[in-house]
Amino acid sequence: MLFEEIDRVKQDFDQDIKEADSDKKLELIRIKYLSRKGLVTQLFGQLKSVPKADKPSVGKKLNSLRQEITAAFNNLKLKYGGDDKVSSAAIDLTLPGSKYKTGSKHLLIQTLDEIKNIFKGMGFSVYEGPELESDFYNFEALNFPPDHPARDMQDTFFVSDDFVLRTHTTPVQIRIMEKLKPPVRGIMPGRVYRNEAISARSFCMFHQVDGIYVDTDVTFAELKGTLVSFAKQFYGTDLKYRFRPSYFPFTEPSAEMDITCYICKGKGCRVCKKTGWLEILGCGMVDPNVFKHVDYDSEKYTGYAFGMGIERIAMLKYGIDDIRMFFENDHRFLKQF
Ligand code: 2NL
Repeated sequence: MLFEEIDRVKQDFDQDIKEADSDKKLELIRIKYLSRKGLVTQLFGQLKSVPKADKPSVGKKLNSLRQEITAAFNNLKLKYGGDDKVSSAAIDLTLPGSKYKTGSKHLLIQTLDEIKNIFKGMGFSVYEGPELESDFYNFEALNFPPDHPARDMQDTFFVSDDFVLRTHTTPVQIRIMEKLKPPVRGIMPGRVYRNEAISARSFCMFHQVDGIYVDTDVTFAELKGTLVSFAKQFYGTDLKYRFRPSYFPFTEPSAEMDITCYICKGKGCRVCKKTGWLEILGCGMVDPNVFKHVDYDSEKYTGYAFGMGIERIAMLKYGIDDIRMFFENDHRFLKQF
């Protein structure tokens, strides 16, 4: 009997305390439960009539009831005690303040900002374009043959027969050239999507920066000069580099740029697969077929273009070996940068 009554008093108290949001209400609760005629005191009074054998267990339960109620009451008293205002006892002005955790820019955005600033310093403007692209902008205008493997469902996310999630930021360059007459000098950063198996090296979404410069008499030497200047500003002036011939449907000739491995400084290690070199970007002279699609006179104008993966550029600079780190939002990773 008394057992149940103790539980009931506890339940009532729990309900009352939920509604206690001022010093006045707290005082009523104190009178109701903890004063000389309060419910807890009354329960202790009934202990006399409990059979001897049950006294220890009932006594124990009563004691813990009183402790719980007193503790909960004292807690709230600290908060509301004293004329419905926060009491001075609740605030210890001598304690050091608690620090707010401030956010910071994601490593990817920091890297992108740095890339943008370097190219802005060399006279490039920054442009953006849509992530949903038509087949024309993503492939056809860029001289992809109809049977190119990138046009396959396996590599590209098709949204409909004619629309894809862009697989590179290069289509933005087509849009810009359609709008502007040469000279055109710009970079285009943004998200791109690939239908690939997710691993430490590839993710279904990542970021690219594409760049282009079109004018009369733009040469491959200027392409090299610009990209070497970029790499030295980004990775440091003591870096060594090389250009290797490559292939892209939209440039001819095409090349890839390597820099000396940051881990082994060119001696050969696991990261550079014992070659001493790391590939950082692809580039080349814009194919005249691309100029046709945007109505530029390929007899009059030449241009260079390049593209790089931002995650890859950052991974090489900071020694990150898993691209998924960028997208997991693990604070332990993010706060290091
Ligand atoms: C890579 C390679 C490249 C381009 C992007 C480009 C744009 C136009 C015409 C020709 Cl409009 N080219 N962009 C050129 C060569 C390479 O990207 O590895 N990207 C991550």
